[in-house]
Amino acid sequence: MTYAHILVETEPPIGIIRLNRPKALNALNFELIRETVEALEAFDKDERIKATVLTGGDDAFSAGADIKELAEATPVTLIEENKFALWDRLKKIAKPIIGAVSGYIYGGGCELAMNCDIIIASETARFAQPEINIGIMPGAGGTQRLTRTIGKYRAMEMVLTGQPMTAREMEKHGLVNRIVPVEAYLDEARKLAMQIAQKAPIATRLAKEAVLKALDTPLEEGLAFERKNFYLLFSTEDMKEGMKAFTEKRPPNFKGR
Ligand code: DAK
Repeated sequence: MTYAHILVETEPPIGIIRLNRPKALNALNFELIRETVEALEAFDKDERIKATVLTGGDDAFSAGADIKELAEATPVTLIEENKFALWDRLKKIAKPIIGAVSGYIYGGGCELAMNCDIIIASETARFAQPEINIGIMPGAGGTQRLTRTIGKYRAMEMVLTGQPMTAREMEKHGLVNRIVPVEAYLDEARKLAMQIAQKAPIATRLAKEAVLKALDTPLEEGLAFERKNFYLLFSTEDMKEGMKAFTEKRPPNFKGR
């Protein structure tokens, strides 16, 4: 499969998707989002792939939605064409996504990064929700996921002023797992994806699903959901293999069954 705006590398057990519109700082036109969603869905279906790295360029993970494309939109075209529905498919990706981000992570770029499960940032990363500067507001999680992650007051400042935050600030506030030099952030994300790819695939999926559940359910409901996923894993061959390998003092050989 060839794409116009992204580069896709299949390196079992991991997949790598790179946003690739460098001249426009990886601005997210609808075609780029469609390709990214389709590539993620393809990796989700590919049994050889256990985790995906989503990255952009050193100068920009993404400067946000393509303003030139958005400038002509009206509420009627937005509703009728329903192109933003593509974003809804991002949250249905079952396998882990590791974001490897650098440079500008602005607007929809920041919202796309927040669809990743783990975020590795380069030292040069700058995060912003600058939509307010162009007379709009975040529309893909910038008021919701950001607030849940970094808290009301910091999110409010970012959303209302449009001012960027450094990688260091975002690490401190919990949106970034760790910061590494710009030469190393992609490798670091790759290593993490490889580490996750060694685990039992069904346990990985159900664990991701349960952690995400915590963001939008009350505690009791989340705990009940966790318990059910936990019980479910006792029906897998990988659970038997994992425990047997432990008692036999050898590495497990997980099959994803
Ligand atoms: N869209 C289109 N082109 C962009 C762009 C963008 N967001 N950002 C940069 N570019 C283009 C510039 O137009 C320029 O192209 P040429 O003029 O050379 O043809 C090229 O990239 C380089 O940009 P600059 O010359 O501006 O580079 P600088 O280093 O001087 O500045 C910058 C970098 C990131 C500070 C600046 O480019 C900037 O402020 N960009 C706009 C950032 C922004 O406002 N982003 C938010 C866009 S709104 C939703 C889903 C998503 C969204 C909403 C709803 N739903 C699911 C409902 C998302 C909305 C947004 O992201």
